[in-house]
Amino acid sequence: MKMTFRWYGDSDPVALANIRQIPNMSGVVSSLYHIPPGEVWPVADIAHVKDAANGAGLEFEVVESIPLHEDIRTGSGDRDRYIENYIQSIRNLKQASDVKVICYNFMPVFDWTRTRLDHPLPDGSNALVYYKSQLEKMDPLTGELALPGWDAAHSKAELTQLFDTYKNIDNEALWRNLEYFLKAIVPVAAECDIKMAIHPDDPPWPIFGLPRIITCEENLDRFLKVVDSPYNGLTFCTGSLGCAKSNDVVKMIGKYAAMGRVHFVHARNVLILEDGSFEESAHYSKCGSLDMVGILRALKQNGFDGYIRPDHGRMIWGETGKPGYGLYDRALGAMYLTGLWEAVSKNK
Ligand SMILES: [Mn+2]
Repeated sequence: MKMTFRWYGDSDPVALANIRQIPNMSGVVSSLYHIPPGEVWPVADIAHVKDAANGAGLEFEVVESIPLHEDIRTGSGDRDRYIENYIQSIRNLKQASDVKVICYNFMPVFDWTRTRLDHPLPDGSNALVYYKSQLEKMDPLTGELALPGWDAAHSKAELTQLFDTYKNIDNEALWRNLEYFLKAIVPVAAECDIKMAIHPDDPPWPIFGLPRIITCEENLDRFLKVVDSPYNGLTFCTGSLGCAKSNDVVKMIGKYAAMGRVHFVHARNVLILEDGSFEESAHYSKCGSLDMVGILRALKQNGFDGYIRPDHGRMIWGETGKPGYGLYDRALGAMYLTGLWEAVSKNK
């Protein structure tokens, strides 16, 4: 297992030097945030991230993410050109870096969804939350109550057009578009020895009437069969899958690790509320609804040897910055996970 930490590049207020001081930290997970979805990642820009990480004594072996152009998900417009560009980005990563895993997702229009990014918790920290009552009042098309984190991602005109396109795309159509993408991409990934690792939908249920398919065990089983190759694998995000009570994340993560299909783990905890809403909690099991010991033990017992990172943290100790991605609480999370891993790795 390799412990990693997400880093948002040169503009991230969290310094590489500080990340390196977290015990057991092997590398950063990063992306080219200035390249728009669909465009080719330039070799020189990839090399820049590698050099920055390596210069600070850290590896750069996981990309999160190469975002997909929406035409790939909708199966329309310039899909083939954007897939060609994606393939070129994989080849450029092979040429210019040590990257071994690429995380991506297949969530229409919006990536993760929360209703507040700075909800105050009783201990004085802030966290990202998803309250069903708040979501019901939101309408991304009128923008009267904007979706936090997504204000600038699409103009209202673009959103209206996208929602119109998705009116004709049900879950089965989305599966077909995902299959088309995988059948083009996975052979290239195999050739480059870079593993593709899809991130589950967050949360794992439909939002604003948009289809969502990477949500549960049945669908993950189906996904892995679409292209039955180790290069078609998972980013197992415990918090995303775990906020649906119907997902038994300990069982699922063990099963997929045993199949050799878990390449990257986002390990975080969520507190599920009575009505199915949830709050992102500290990583410690007792702070939320997930059994973090069970998750780490299932990984260990099933031979997991991929990458893991603490996922979103709360904002603590007065830190300000990118919601979910401060230094302090994620560093605590990394240490907690490292401690659990050490414990479950000891022979009795
Ligand atoms: Mn995640």
